[in-house]
Parts: sequence; structure tokens; C-alpha cells
Amino acid sequence: TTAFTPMDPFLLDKQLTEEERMIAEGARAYCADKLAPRVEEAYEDGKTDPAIFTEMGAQGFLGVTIPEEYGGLGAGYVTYGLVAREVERIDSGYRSMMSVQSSLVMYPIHAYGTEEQRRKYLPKLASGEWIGCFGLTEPDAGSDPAGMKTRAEKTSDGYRLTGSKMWISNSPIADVFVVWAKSDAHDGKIRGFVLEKGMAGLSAPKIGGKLSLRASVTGEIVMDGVEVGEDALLPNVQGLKGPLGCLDRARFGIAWGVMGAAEDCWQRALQYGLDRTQFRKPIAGTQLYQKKLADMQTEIALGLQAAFRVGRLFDEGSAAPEIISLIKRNNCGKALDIARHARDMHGGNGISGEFQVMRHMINLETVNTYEGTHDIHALILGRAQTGLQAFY
Ligand code: TGC
Ligand code: FAD
Repeated sequence: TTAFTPMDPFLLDKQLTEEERMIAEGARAYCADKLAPRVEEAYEDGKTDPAIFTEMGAQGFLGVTIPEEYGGLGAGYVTYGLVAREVERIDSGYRSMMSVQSSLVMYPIHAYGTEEQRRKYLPKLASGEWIGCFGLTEPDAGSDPAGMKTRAEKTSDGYRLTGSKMWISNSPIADVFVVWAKSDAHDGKIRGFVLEKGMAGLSAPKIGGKLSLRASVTGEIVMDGVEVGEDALLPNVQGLKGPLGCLDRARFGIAWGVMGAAEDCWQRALQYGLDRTQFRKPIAGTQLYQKKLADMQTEIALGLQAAFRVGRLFDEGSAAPEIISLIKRNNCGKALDIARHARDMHGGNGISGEFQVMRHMINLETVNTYEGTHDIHALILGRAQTGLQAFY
């Protein structure tokens, strides 16, 4: 009989190309050596180290799928997913910093921008010299981004932007702001604009009091009549499909990333159960403990295999948005369940930062909410089956 590999039941590793495996191994080593040692303090103090962007840039993590001529790695979506998995194995906040930069800032500039915009922004975003953020959500428009109030009014030589964005990853330390606004010059359609730190009327105050994703800074974007030239407009897309096309990429990365966080919780719960004795035997030798380990192993193996499949579809150009909703929703929900169980399996130690699992659990509450909540993705999938939209 063929031997079973408990840590990789579907032999995912063997389905990767040599290049994908090498990049994943390199990413794992960087994350273990450089990110793991600083995460506990970063989380506790709620501090984001901007140097992580230049480090990630040097590793090739920023713009994995962006062509090399613009500073990217020119690799495929499976590679992007593998990197997200390794980064989120340490912390969802670190993966957030990376996926915003790659999928939500570099991708739209590459896909929707002019050649000048690509040459101006992409190399510096790829190296991490510049930090980017993506402003879609507003105080009164979250799940329903079509309800945004931010407006772009036409001026003689460009646009004047007014409005505010809420819950924006990286914004307080950002140099480049990709923001979405309704443009009166385009029949009120949603258009993308690239703003830069220091523009008059632009500010990005930090949001304090966050109990989740504390290693990644989050803020507002306030636009008080920010005047920009025509060259700030992303010319090649209009409508909600602009920001949603970026979200497709980021949601895909999240589906891989959360499996990394879940794997870390699983491995830690397994080791803890082997080391911890109660009632004169290791707690991993009890039926209830083993059932939980089996559930973790099953959901992670299925979740990774599904994400891998969607990655291959992405590279073939045939990943429908709904299949991305399916894996984003399922993998986030499953990762959150796994983290909650891992927390419980650690007993009292499970609430201590030193054992890491509670940090993952609290982070995953955010990841289950951003980029479309668990329930919003259910409605997307329900609509696709029934032809009936249930949003309103
Ligand atoms: P709907 O009528 O469905 O669509 C409007 C237009 O958009 C097109 N479209 C898509 N295009 C590409 N990808 C997708 N996934 C798309 N979904 C829809 C659609 O074809 C249509 O195009 P057109 O040409 O006909 O105009 O629009 P709706 O208003 O009914 O939308 C509802 C819904 C739920 C699908 C959508 O609004 C949604 O996904 N809501 C969730 C919002 C969300 O995910 N926000 C994320 C904010 S960014 C963030 O959280 C970053 S955190 C990052 C981090 O820190 O890691
Ligand atoms: P709401 O839309 O008000 O939803 C509240 C609840 O109502 C949810 O449970 C939701 O599922 C439910 N609900 C809403 N509509 C329906 C419906 N029709 N039917 C049934 N239930 C419904 N946004 C950005 O643009 N850029 C970023 O970089 C970014 N980073 C973020 C970082 C963090 C740490 C967080 C917490 C959020 C971030 N977001 C970002 C915002 C995020 O995308 C939104 O929080 C998310 O889309 C949900 O919107 P909301 O918070 O307004 O909740």
C-alpha cells in the first residue's frame, strides 16, 4: 500500500512545479527567520514596521504576478498563493500588507493604468520603497460599495475629489492611494484614481482601538477637495468591475493565506497535545482531541487543494468570480473554526500570546469580514444558483 502523508494528504507539494516549490521554500525561510521573531511584539504594541515592505520587496513578494519589466516576479497565481500562505502562517496582518500592495494597488495600476502610470509607480511599489493602499469602503458603504459617496468633479485640467474612506489597510503609512469615486464627468460611474501622499486636502488618520490585525496599520482616507490632473485617472476601466476585478485577486490570495494560519494552529495544537499530559496520558491520545485534529487536517487539505485548482484556473484565464467567492468564504470560515478549536485545545495557555493561536483566531475574525463578508459571499453563490439576487 502507498504510505499516507498526514501533513500533506493530497501530496500538494508534488503538484507544484520546481519553481513554485523553490519560491515557497524561500518564502517560508524568510517568514520564519524575519517575521516570526517580531510578530508578538508588533501585535502587542499595535506597530507596523514599514521596513517589512522593503524586505518583502527584496524577497519578490510584492507583485508576484506583475511582469518583470515593471519590477514584479512575472510568476503565476499559484506562486502568489503559496507566498500568501507562508506569510499568513506567521500573521494575517503581514499577509494583508502584502496583498493590498500586490493585488489592490499594483494590479489595478498594471491592468487599468497608462504606460506612464505603470512606469512611474510599479517599480517603486515592487521594491517596497513606496507603500500603497486601496480605498473602496466608506463609513456608509461597506458590503454595498455601489453606495459610495466619494465624488470626482471635473475641473479645467483634471478632477477634484471629495469624500472619505474607512477601514483602509496601510493608509496611514501609504505613499500611493488607489481610490474609487463616482465621477460626474463619466455619468456618475465609478472610476479609479491614483493619489499621492502630500497632496493638498488628502489625509489618512490611523484608526485606533483595533483588537484584531494589530500588526497591520488601518486608517481612513479623507479627501477634502483633492485636486489632481487627468494623469491621476486610471483610464482603462469604469464601473464596479474595476475594484471588484482587483478584489478577485486579493480574495484568491486570502483563500491561500488563511490556510497558512490554519496550518500553524493545527501544527501547534498537535504538538501541544503530544506534550501535555492529563489523566496520566497525552491529551492527544484522547478521542475528542483526535477528532479535532482529524477535522483540521481534512479541512486544510481540502481548502488548499481547492485553492490550488483555482490558481491553475486563474493562470488559464478561466477563474470565474463565483469560484473565488466559494474558496474565500469556505477557507476563511474553516480557518476561523480551526483557530477557535486550537485555542481551546491549548487550555489556559491558549490565551497567551506565546502560544500564538489566539492571535491567529482574532486576526481571522477580520479576514472573515474584509474583502466581502462570509454572508456576502453566500449571497453571491446563492444568486449564481438561483438567478435571484437577495442583497436587497
Ligand atoms: P453587481 O451588479 O453584482 O456587479 C456590478 C458590476 O461589477 C461586475 N462584477 C465583477 N467584476 C469582476 N469581479 C467580480 N467579482 C465582480 N462582481 C461583479 C459585474 O459584472 C457588473 O459589471 P457591469 O459591467 O455589468 O457593470 O453589483 P452589486 O452592486 O449587486 O454588487 C454586490 C456585490 C456583493 C457582488 C459586491 O458589491 C461585493 O462584492 N461586496 C463586498 C464588498 C467588498 O468585498 N469590499 C472589499 C473592500 S477592500 C478590502 O476589504 C480590502 S482588505 C485587504 C487586506 O487588508 O488584505
Ligand atoms: P456591513 O456591510 O455594514 O455589514 C455588517 C453585517 O451585515 C455583516 O455581517 C454583513 O454580512 C451583513 N450584511 C450586509 N449586507 C447584507 C445583506 N444584503 N444581507 C445579509 N447580510 C448583510 N476596505 C477597503 O476598501 N480597503 C481596505 O484596505 C480595507 N481594509 C480593511 C482592514 C480591516 C482591518 C477591516 C476590518 C476592514 C477593511 N476594509 C477595507 C473594509 C472591509 O472590506 C469591510 O469592513 C467589509 O467589506 C464589510 O463592510 P462593513 O464593515 O461596512 O459591514
